[in-house]
Amino acid sequence: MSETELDELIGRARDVLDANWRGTSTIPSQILYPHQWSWDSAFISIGLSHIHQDRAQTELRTLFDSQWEDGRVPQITFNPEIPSEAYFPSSDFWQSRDFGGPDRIDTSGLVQPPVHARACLEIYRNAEDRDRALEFLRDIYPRLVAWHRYLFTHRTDDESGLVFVIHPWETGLDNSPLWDEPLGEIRVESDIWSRFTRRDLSHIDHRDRPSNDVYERFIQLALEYRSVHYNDAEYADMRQFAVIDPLFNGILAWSEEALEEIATILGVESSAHRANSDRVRDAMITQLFDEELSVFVSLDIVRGVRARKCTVSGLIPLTLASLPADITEHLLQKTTSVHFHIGDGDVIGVPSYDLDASDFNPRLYWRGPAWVNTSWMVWRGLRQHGRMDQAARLANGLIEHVSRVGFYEYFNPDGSGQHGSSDFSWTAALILDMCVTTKTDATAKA
Ligand code: 2M8
Repeated sequence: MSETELDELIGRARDVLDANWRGTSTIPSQILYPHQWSWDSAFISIGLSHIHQDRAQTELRTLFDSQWEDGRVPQITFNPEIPSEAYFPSSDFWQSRDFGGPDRIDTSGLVQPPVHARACLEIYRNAEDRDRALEFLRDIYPRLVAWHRYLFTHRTDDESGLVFVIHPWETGLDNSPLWDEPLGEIRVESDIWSRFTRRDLSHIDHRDRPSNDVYERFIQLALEYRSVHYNDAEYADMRQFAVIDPLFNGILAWSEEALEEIATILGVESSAHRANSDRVRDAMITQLFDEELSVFVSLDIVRGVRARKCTVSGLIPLTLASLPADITEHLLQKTTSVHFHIGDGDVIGVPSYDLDASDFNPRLYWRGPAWVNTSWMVWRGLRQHGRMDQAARLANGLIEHVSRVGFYEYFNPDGSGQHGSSDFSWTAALILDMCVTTKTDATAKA
């Protein structure tokens, strides 16, 4: 794409982010998601950092205003002005104020992948006003540390040393085939659908969203966690779902690398972050790396079973600068294999699931389509490990496709359709980041 075309797309991305801005944070989309989501805000702030430094900082400050006393950063922060019928489960469902959440803000009780420290570092690196960015880092650093401490204290499995999630919503990839077996084992109360109504299906084609069978398991798990008031120690004995996810842990290690850099910028002791990142990385390699499949897989710690499937989650550890050469080589080979075809002209973005699997579905939620956030992380991983040409082909394919069809939530990898919300915020934000990087690379080459 020419520089003028890239600038034009950056302008369109900015329009989407402006339209979804709600004064102190950005909603993921006007159709499906009318509140603030945790990892969405981190991705959104990365895009904003190129065009509105203040807004990028405010986005994350707002999110961390809803941080719980135990350190968790909630999956959803509810906007009190939005009627409760607009999204299910609403704040009435979670009752967070009664069960450990902040006093004046309604949130969900779950968490999402910890990509925030990485986003804060990006904000600093892209800042026009370094002093203000430094002040921002100084304020937010202790909160980022408290957030990770929550995960290391309340959500770490003693045996593997890795962080587990207790609900598919916590992985961000809610409907991934990785959760099929553990979800299949969940005992569900018989009256779920007489008590609750899904809202997503009034906006979006049911063929693109999780089935009712899966959704009732989501509700069941949330009800069980609520029944112990989101107290992790009390929940331990009754957990029906506890899974170690390579994406969640890969992001945590990547964010600990970012915290090491942030601590150095702030002139405070940074070695604990390096140690945390190395520890998580090493445990992932021993516990989750599947040599035969050449990707990281998930581990169900309730049943002690690994889900041996190739998904985009298994490629996310590529983001780590310190990934050993042999593991990096395995993952890089996987990216060009029949399972993913990344950067090959015929495939748009990174498919969320193995293109070669018999149950690959090009349009169904996290079971085949390409998302921009996961594609963006793999793109960063390819760049990290010197695959500049492949990374450029991946970015260009996505940029051209989005420029043609719009900022949708997800895309068929063969380019034949787009799904979910239109004008989706993280799509706009991360495409914007890819456009800026593409321009910078072109200038550096010239
Ligand atoms: C999707 O998840 C929400 C629940 O958190 C939903 O399906 O209602 C996922 O794509 C998740 O990763 C994302 O953060 C959220 C908002 O964009 O939507």
